[in-house]
Order: sequence, then structure tokens, then C-alpha cells
Amino acid sequence: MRIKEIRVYSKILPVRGGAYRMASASVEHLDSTIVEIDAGNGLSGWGETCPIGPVYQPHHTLGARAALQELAPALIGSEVGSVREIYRRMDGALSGHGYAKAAIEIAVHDLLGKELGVPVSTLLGGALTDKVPSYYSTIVGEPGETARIALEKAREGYPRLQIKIGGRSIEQDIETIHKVWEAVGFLAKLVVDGNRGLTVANAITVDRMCASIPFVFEQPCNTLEEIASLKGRMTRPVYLDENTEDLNAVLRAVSSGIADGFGFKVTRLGGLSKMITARDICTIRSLPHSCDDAWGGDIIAAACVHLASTVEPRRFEGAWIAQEYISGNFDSQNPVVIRDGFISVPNRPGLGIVPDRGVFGEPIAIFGG
Ligand code: 0XW
Ligand code: MG
Repeated sequence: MRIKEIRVYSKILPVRGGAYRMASASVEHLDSTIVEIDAGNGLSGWGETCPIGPVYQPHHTLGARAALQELAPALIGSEVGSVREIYRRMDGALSGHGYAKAAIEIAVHDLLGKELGVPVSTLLGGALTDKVPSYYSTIVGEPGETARIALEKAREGYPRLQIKIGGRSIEQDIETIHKVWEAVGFLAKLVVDGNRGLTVANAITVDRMCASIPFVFEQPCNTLEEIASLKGRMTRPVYLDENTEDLNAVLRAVSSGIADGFGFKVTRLGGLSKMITARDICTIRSLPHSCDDAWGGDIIAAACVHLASTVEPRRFEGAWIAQEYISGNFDSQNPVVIRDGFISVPNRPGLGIVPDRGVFGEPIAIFGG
């Protein structure tokens, strides 16, 4: 089975309930890039990449689309059976831009799964569970309101809550953490995410001022060097998110012992085949991690969930999907949904979701054909 045509679509995803606010970026709507790979035999595979604005990390919508213009022509006629060969061709056409390559690579997994009649989780080594935990992520907000939402989500069944801080006074950050802990206690695991927004000094202060509260500190500071300088000065585990820009960064963080765990994003690392390497490195060192993406609809959500099902459950930190912040689904028949804090792993061939006909409108670019 070969790639006959690649179609690219744009899909606007407004953020439900206002802006999604983090320490250094705030977004009100996202423009997701959808890739459809048509094999010309009645089968097509779907991929997606949706950076959360142009500031969260060095990825952006138009960058993904420009990269796809370089990549797609090099893939027409390629055999779908070898994801590695497809990746070799993409690397031969363009350096870097893993977040754009990921959209193609996810579509190839979907197509291959459909052709072989197996779910994507099987292509990734095999599922260990049929239901994965998700987690709820608050936005940077008023302390009392954040605590109220945190308790509501814990009661709904989310086993883990990610509390956003940063980009304001640390007094407010400290108050938020205390109020969330008072409200939620051990009802859910707590993670505090600084999204690169704190100085080393403030990260240490927040840590000390909340010393008795059990939480993991995710990406408190901007660079790997700043995070490395926290080693031995924190009372709690530190996880990396934004700094794991590619597999080399993961390897560096693991081998130098900087990170106690990770918030992984499928597209940032370059797709599912890169993520399984990261997963397996974490297995060797017993490191916990999540399987997320920055944003996106059912396609990226399904990719995250398939991958999540292959991670050792006792080390798994959850699959975050954007469902709580967007309205509607690409696949109205079999959407990927969070129920009581957990997500069922699709068991149909490929990603197990099929976007409704016409849901993305006309393609914005077509290659091959
Ligand atoms: C909670 N997320 C996975 C979704 C947004 O992209 C931010 C992100 C994070 O952990 O930073
Ligand atoms: Mg994070």
C-alpha cells in the first residue's frame, strides 16, 4: 500500500469558557493542522498537530504547514508498511520540525493499522490496559476559584490534577497551592506546573513555602540548566515538560539525573515512533511520565490514548487531552472521551476514530493525486 495523495486541512478550535492561561502564554482559539493520507485503495489515515499558540514552545501553526509543504512531496509513492522508511524520507527532506513530521507519522500509523486490521496500540508494542487515566489541568487563576475547580474535578474522578502557576506574584502561587491542598488533600495526586515561568529563586521559595504539601513540580523554570541547578535544593520531585524538545533532550535529562519524570507530548517528540523510544528509556530507569499533546481534537487524543495504553500503568501519569476545553468532536460516532477521569482505549483498527465527512471543510493544500 502506497501513499497516493496527502491532503492538509485547517480546523479552528475555540477554547471553551474563555482563555487558557499559563505562565507565559494565553490562548483563546487554536488552529489545528490535520493531515489525511490517502492510499488510493479506499483507505485513508489521519494525523494532527496543534501547537498551543506560537509562544508555548518553538512550534506554531504556520510553521507546521510550511514544513508539510517540504515534506509531503517527498512522500508520494512511499510504501506505508515501513514507518521507519517514511521517517527517513522526511528527515531527508527537512531537518527538525518533528511536530510537523508527527502529523504525517500519526496518519501513517492510522493507515497501517486499518490495513492490518489492528489498533494503533498493537503497532506500538501492545496495550497493557483498555482504560487509561487522564488528568485535569487548571489555568492560572484566582486561588480560591482554582481550589474550587480542583475539588470539583477530583470528585468527578480525575486521579490527578495539574495546577498551573507562574507569570504573577509568587504570593498568589503559594496561596493557590495551599488552597488546593486544603480542598483536595489526598483525593487526587497533585502536580504544580510552572510552564517555565519561575526564576530558580522563586521555584526554591515556592518549594520551601509549600514543603509539607505532596506535589510534583513540573517545568518550574525556563531552561534545562536552570532546572539542573535545582537538583538537591528541592524537597520534591521535578518533572520536565517543555525542555524535552526531542529524544536527545530526553536522553540528556535521564542520563544526567535532572528529571524525576516527564510530561511528554507526542508531536513535540516527533510522533508515536519517537514516543515509544522515550517510553522505553523511562522503563529502564523506572521514570514516570504522561502521554499528552499541546492541544488538538480526536485524532491527537486517540494517538495519545493508544500510546498511553502501552505504558506500564504503575508509572503512568495520565493522558491529557483537550476535551475539557473544546466543544464537539471530529468523530461524532466514536469520539475519544474522558469519563470520570478515565479514557477508554479505542479498539477498532488504526486510531479507531473516523472524522465525520466534511468536518474539516475543503483542504488547504493537496499533494500528489
Ligand atoms: C496541560 N498540558 C498538557 C496542555 C497544555 O498544552 C499545557 C500542557 C502542559 O502540561 O504544560
Ligand atoms: Mg506542562
